[in-house]
Amino acid sequence: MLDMSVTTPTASIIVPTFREAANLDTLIKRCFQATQSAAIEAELIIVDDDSNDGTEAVIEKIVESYPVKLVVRKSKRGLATAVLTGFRHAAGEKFVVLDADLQHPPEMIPALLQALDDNNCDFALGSRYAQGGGIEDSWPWYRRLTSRVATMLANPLAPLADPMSGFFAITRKIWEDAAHLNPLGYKIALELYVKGGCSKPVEIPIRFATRRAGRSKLTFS
Ligand SMILES: Nc1nc2c(ncn2[C@@H]2O[C@H](COP(=O)(O)OP(=O)(O)OP(=O)(O)O)[C@@H](O)[C@H]2O)c(=O)[nH]1
Ligand SMILES: [Mg+2]
Repeated sequence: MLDMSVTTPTASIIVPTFREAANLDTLIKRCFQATQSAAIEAELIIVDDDSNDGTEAVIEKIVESYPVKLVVRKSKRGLATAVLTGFRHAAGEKFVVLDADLQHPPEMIPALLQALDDNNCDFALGSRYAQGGGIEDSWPWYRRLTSRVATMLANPLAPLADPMSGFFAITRKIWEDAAHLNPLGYKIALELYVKGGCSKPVEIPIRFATRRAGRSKLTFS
């Protein structure tokens, strides 16, 4: 594990990765530009499932400039468990999770963290389907359709416009309350929301981009 710790990060940014080396430099810079301009002391934790694509080399270089930790899991795979591993390595009191492929705008990280303070809220969601949010035109129609169907199926579980979003912020306490979490699926935000007993969600509209580099790992199941 590579480590260049800040003194006391208030926020830990968790990024699960599988074969995202080509996105990491831009992602990390944009994340820290966002937090630094909002005067947020943050650390960033990459949880990589042994991608073997140059991820370690990219991080080795960038730790000279930013407080980034790389956790490489050699014998485990899966997005949801990777996020939970990231929480275990986190030092902050607030956690933000986002994808590595730049579909989630890192510039919205401060707004998600701010929401946790402002509204005494326990779950801040980057939402494509909240008023003012949206999806870049080039996102394929079949992905829009599966996203809409999945959103409808999740509806009874949580009163959220975009429960399948992977861009969210929670307090450390919510993770602790969901400690018995044994993630079943791909959508960890929804599981944390339900099992962490969240009661004060806030949805922040985001513009969802198309993947920058590399390939999607989403399978039909
Ligand atoms: N550690 C880890 N990360 C993963 C795994 N599967 C996906 N990820 C990461 O989770 C994030 C979301 O995965 P994507 O493949 O972009 O899935 P998606 O955004 O739902 O699909 P697209 O819209 O097609 O990009 C990315 O940062 C991936 O690298 C996994 O098995 N392990
Ligand atoms: Mg993606």
